[in-house]
Amino acid sequence: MSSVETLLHVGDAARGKLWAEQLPTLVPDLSVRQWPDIGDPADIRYLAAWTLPPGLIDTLPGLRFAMSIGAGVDQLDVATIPPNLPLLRMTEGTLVDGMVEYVTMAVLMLHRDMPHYLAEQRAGLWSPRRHVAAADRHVGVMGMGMLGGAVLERLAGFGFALSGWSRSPKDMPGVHCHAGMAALPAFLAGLDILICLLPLTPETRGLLAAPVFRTLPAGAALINAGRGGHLIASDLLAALDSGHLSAAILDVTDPEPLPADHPFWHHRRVLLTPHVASRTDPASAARFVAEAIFSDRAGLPLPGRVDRSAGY
Ligand code: NDP
Ligand code: OXD
Repeated sequence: MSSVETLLHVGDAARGKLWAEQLPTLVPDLSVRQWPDIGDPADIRYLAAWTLPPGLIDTLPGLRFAMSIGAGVDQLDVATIPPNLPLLRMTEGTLVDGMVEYVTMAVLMLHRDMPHYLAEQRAGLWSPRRHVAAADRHVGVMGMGMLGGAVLERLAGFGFALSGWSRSPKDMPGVHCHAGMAALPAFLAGLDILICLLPLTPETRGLLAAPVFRTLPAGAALINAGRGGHLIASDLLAALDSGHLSAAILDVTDPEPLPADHPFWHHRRVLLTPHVASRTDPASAARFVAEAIFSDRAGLPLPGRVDRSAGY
């Protein structure tokens, strides 16, 4: 029996169908299968998934790489992926555009006091607040990678005072750059709006907690579009209820969705969106997958390769 190089897609059936139509037109001699219909496991060379069914990867002896369907990889339970198997993440441009849009919207909502005005409207109140110029609003981004970097570039156009925080030192015009855990307090100290665009790793899990909130100035607000696991929900609720933090816009939660009785649902200082800040567009994602397969076949560096030692 002849073997056919196969990509196994685990996830949304509509995307799987589109990829099954498009990818063989982009990549010669490629077949696409939708999990759980994997055919002969020995034919699977490429695996693309949002989350992995437990044990699946160990049944695929010919795998050349595994790929996250998103920019983040934590949801794949990275520890279960063999350390020598290349792990890729989606770095196609529509993901970046979506995140820039979402964070810009959220920053402008906070900058223009929308959580306050929404609550006032519901209470039948008309109470204009003092206008603050963008230059007097200090916005900080945790994570200056593909997404955080693009967000900072776009926010610069509004004239905000900008800071960024990353693991390794950065130099970005117009942005006050901070690096490493020791620099975290200095990064946080003057911020009006804190944005989390970090990957979820052992170092960043639970980072958005009381010590961070205490270090932010009174009245600061939070945007979390990274992962729900970055946030200690009870610490955020305490900071909001005490009035120390003014508002939070959360696109990600832990778990997703939140249980029906979770206080975030109805908290007047919290705006929730259901993990929609940025979505991989199936058609451009197919082109990214094709590029990765071409690179693999040609022995070239693979796009979106995750540094397994760093975890992102
Ligand atoms: P990148 O890997 O490109 O960038 C990650 C950034 O975080 C880098 O600047 C990195 O520092 C920094 N970082 C990592 N660990 C630490 C640490 N311990 N301390 C300080 N800085 C740290 O990731 P992306 O920008 O592509 O994506 C970020 C995350 O956004 C994803 O992992 C995912 O969780 C989330 N996401 C959410 C979406 C949504 O819809 N809500 C959609 C897409 C992604 P350095 O530059 O030094 O390496
Ligand atoms: C991602 C996401 O990681 O959508 O791409 O959260």
